[in-house]
Amino acid sequence: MAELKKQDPDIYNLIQQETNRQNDGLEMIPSENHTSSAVLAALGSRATDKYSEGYPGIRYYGGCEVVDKIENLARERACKLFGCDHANVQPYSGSPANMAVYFALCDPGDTIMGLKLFHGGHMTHGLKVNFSAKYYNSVQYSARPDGYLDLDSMRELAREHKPKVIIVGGTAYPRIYEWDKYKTIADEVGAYLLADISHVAALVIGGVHPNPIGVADVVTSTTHKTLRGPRGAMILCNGKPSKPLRPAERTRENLPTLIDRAIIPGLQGGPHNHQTAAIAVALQEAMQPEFKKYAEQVVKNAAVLAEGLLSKDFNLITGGTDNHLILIDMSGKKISGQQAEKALGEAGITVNKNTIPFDKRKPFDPSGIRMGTPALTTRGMKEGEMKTIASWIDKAIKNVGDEKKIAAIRQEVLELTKQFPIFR
Ligand code: DSN
Repeated sequence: MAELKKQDPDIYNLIQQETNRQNDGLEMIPSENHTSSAVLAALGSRATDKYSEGYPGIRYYGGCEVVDKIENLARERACKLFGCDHANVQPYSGSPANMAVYFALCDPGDTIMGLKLFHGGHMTHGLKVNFSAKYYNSVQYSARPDGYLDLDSMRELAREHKPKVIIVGGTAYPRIYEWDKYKTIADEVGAYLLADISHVAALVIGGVHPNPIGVADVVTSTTHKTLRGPRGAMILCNGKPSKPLRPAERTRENLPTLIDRAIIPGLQGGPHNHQTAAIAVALQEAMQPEFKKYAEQVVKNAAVLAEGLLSKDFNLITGGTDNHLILIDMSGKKISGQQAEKALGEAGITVNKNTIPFDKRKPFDPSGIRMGTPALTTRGMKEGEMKTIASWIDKAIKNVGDEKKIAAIRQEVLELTKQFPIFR
């Protein structure tokens, strides 16, 4: 950091400010986390300087003998952790990973089917304005009014539209994904099942969420959410890619080949080798016994936070949580999600406004807020802190607009954060 400070004090100062913001507040956006110093070191390394289009052993550039080893380690660790045969660790992030799966399995205009974004899905699962609905025929299933995934709607739509791919996974679903049930529906209509486990990847590794490997045909995951690595993504499946990596027919046996070819030459150029190195480090960390404890604690913390909020009459979508996140309908508290996000932000508690299923408000000012426990758990916080935080959330929401009371909560938050520094 000394060189950066000297060369570009503006950026240095802004990075310091961002670090302090994270350290002095409670990061409760469920897709965020705090990476280790080891991950950061790999991310800020010379590996970023190297071009290496292709895959280990089959590159279009010279000088790839070292980055080959880095990528192989990342792939092997991913396969070992998730129990699959093949991992592609090159997607730049989650959206390109999903794009690559559609590219591998569909032609433009083919039908894909995912959960509506406003019911807890993701943009790349077929949102109207996203590439996934512009280039493919997107059919969208819903959540039920109680917030659980609506399997009846999924089955009915699947029978009617015969999608090539059914996508399950999301950004605001607080319950367990029941992979077998979705696979039954996919099989009924001859669709591939894509499990997007970006949010719950660490819970899968830790054994506190079912693993879709062996059930879903393809699994995508970002590497920076519960998994606590750098920004990036992986595509996992069973089988081995062909050698050489030639164009292949669209069959289940050919999935690894289809996926690898969809990433390059289909969609991306050179892999980000610094990112791959940092993913490898994060996966190595995820192999340690402490990681299982972390995953278990994420879930325990979310359950205690949910209980605390329920005891203060917050309306939790689905009535609670099984995983790392909580979705709250704020309309019962007579404020919008945006107002709640702002008030909590002023108190040093970062959450995000979020739509709830069947929201009557607009996405930019929805009824809900979404929060989670991964980053707090990484800092070492446990059940006791969750109870305290639930009471601060309640207090802040009750005192929206009361600067003095919000400032007092901010001070208490700051005192707590001093006991749990983000540096590790
Ligand atoms: N932006 C991510 C999230 O917050 O869940 C999804 O890509």
